[in-house]
Amino acid sequence: MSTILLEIKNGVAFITLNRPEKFNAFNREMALLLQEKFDEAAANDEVRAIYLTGNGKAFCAGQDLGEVTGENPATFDKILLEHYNPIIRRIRNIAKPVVCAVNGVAAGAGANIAICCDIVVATESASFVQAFSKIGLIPDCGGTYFLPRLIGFQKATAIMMLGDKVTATEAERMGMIYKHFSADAFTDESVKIAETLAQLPTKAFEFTKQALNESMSNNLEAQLQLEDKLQFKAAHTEDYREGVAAFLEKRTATFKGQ
Ligand code: LHQ
Repeated sequence: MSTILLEIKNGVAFITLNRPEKFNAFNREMALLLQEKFDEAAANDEVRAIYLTGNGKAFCAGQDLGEVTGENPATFDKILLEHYNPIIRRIRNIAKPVVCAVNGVAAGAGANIAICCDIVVATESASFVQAFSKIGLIPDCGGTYFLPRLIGFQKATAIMMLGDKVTATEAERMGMIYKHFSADAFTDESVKIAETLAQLPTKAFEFTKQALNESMSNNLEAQLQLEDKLQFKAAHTEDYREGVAAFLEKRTATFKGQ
C-alpha cells in the first residue's frame, strides 16, 4: 500500500498520509511522494480543491525519528531542503485551495504542515504539538513564520519552547485553526468545505492566495497595488462574468474555475 493516497472525486483531490502504524510519520519515500501528489493535483484541471488528511488515529507525527539520528548534520539539512521545504512551498503556491482535515495528533513537521494550509479544521480529539524542543531541534516547515502570524508572537514562543499539547478546541479559540468538529460530524463537515470550494471561482482563489501570501511581508501601499493588479486579472475571468450575470438574473452562479 502506498504511503500517500490520492483520489479525485467531485472536483477535489483527496490526499491521505498513509503510514498509520507509524502515526503517519514521514520517511523519505513518503515526503517525496507527497510532493508528487501535490504536483498531480496541481496539473489536473478537474481538481479545484485539495483535501489533506491522515489515515488512522493520528494526522502526522512529523519526521520518522527511527530514520534519523543526531550524528550527521548534513543528513538533517537534506531533510529540510529535499523533504519539507518543497512540501510547504507547494501548499502555499498551488493555485487551488488546500483544506487540511486534522484527524488526530499533529506533531513536529506534521503540525506545521497542517497550519500552513489554507483552511485547517480538526476533529475534537485532535491536538497540535510543537514537539521540536523535546528533541533539541527548532520548529521548521515554516512554523516560525506561520504560528506567530496566526496566534501572536507571545503564545507562539511559549508553545514552541514548552512543547505544549494544544487541543483542537484551544487551537480554534486562539486562531491556529478555522474550526473543530465533533467526531461524528468531522468527515462530512470537512469534506463539505473542500467540495464547496471546488464549486467556487478557482481563479479568484488563486489570486486570493497570492495576495494573502504576499500580505505577510508587504506594506499597505504594496498590498493595494497588488490587489489592483490581481483584481484586474480576476475581472477578466469567465467566472467573474458568470458571477455578475447570475446576480443580476437572480439565479445561482455556475462557476467553472476559468
Ligand atoms: C513515532 C513518531 C515519530 C517514529 C510517534 N517517529 N515513530 C526536521 C529536521 C530534521 C530531522 C528531524 O525532523 C524534522 C522535522 C520534525 O518533524 S522533528 C519532530 C519529530 N516528531 C516528534 O518529535 C514527535 C514524536 N512523537 C510524539 O511526541 C508522540 O508520539 C505524539 C505526540 C505524536 C503522540 O503521542 P501519543 O498519542 O502518546 O502516542 P505514542 O507516543 O505512544 O506514539 C504512538 C506510536 O507512534 C509509538 O509507536 P509504538 O510502536 O510504541 O506504538 C511511537 O513510537 C510512534 N511514533 N511519533 N515521529
